[in-house]
Amino acid sequence: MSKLAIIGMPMDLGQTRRGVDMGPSAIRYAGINERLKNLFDEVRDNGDIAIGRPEVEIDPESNLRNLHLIAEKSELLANEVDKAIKEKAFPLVLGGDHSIAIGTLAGVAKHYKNLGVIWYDAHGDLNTAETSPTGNIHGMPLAVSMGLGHPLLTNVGGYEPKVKPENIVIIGARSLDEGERLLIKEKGIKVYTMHEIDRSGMTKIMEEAIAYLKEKTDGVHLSLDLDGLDPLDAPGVGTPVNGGISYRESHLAMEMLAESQIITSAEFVEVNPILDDKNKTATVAVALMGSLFGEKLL
Ligand code: B3U
Ligand code: MN
Ligand code: MN
Repeated sequence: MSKLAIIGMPMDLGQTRRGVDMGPSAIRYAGINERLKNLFDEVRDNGDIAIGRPEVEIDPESNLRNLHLIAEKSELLANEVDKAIKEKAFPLVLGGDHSIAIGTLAGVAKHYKNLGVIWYDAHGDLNTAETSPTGNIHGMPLAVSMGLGHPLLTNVGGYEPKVKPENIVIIGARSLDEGERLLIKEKGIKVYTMHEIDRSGMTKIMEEAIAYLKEKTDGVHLSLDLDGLDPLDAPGVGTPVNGGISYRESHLAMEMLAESQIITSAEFVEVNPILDDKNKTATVAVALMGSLFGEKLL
């Protein structure tokens, strides 16, 4: 009995460009239900987490944008994700900016001893308040999940850390801040930059990434930031970076993950329909979900 639980997280508080709160709607409009309904025995759309229209806040002490709001809303998401897993459903979370991963991982990680994470992104999202050039929390969720950052964030769900550095694989990186580079070296995080993808090809990268995680994890979360893809293929994102992963390479990556059967939860984030070209990016997201969940041409 395979069950999918779709959870919308329309939160745009982790950065400054409005519109990413409409990501879940755009992804639904792109036909997520129709695409996935035949790939599971049951697909349930649990609707959206209530975010409301809160006033933007800057924490004077830490300089973090919307710290308290993000911490509070992340608890709600963590609870929903936790509930889905307890009901034996595969949780699929729709963002929202990437700060939503703080809540997703808080809901997921307590179900595993050794959770693996694939972070498919142009960025490392490994900043802390001290290293962040922007104060935007969407540039921090991977650090937060390792237990690094403001305690209000690292402690979402009431425990920390959620993931160990050696259980993380970043794929598609091409924009890293100085503090993030240092952290990657210090913690020994596995990173496949665009250089490695160009040099070895996506097949080899995914074979390696899957083998690396398979032997030491008991579940793997896929956190897919649409800006990991090239802006030509996924233009509707807040911080596009040229020279990204192609649509085709991304399908291949998802198909290989489907084949490996290692993925136990997923989120697709940073779809911003306001910046998009006729809902292209949400449509790409849905197509990639099809491949991730085992859609076959023949
Ligand atoms: N590293 C920069 C930029 C950024 C991170 N994530 C996105 N943009 N999407 C920062 O603000 O931390
Ligand atoms: Mn990201
Ligand atoms: Mn990104």
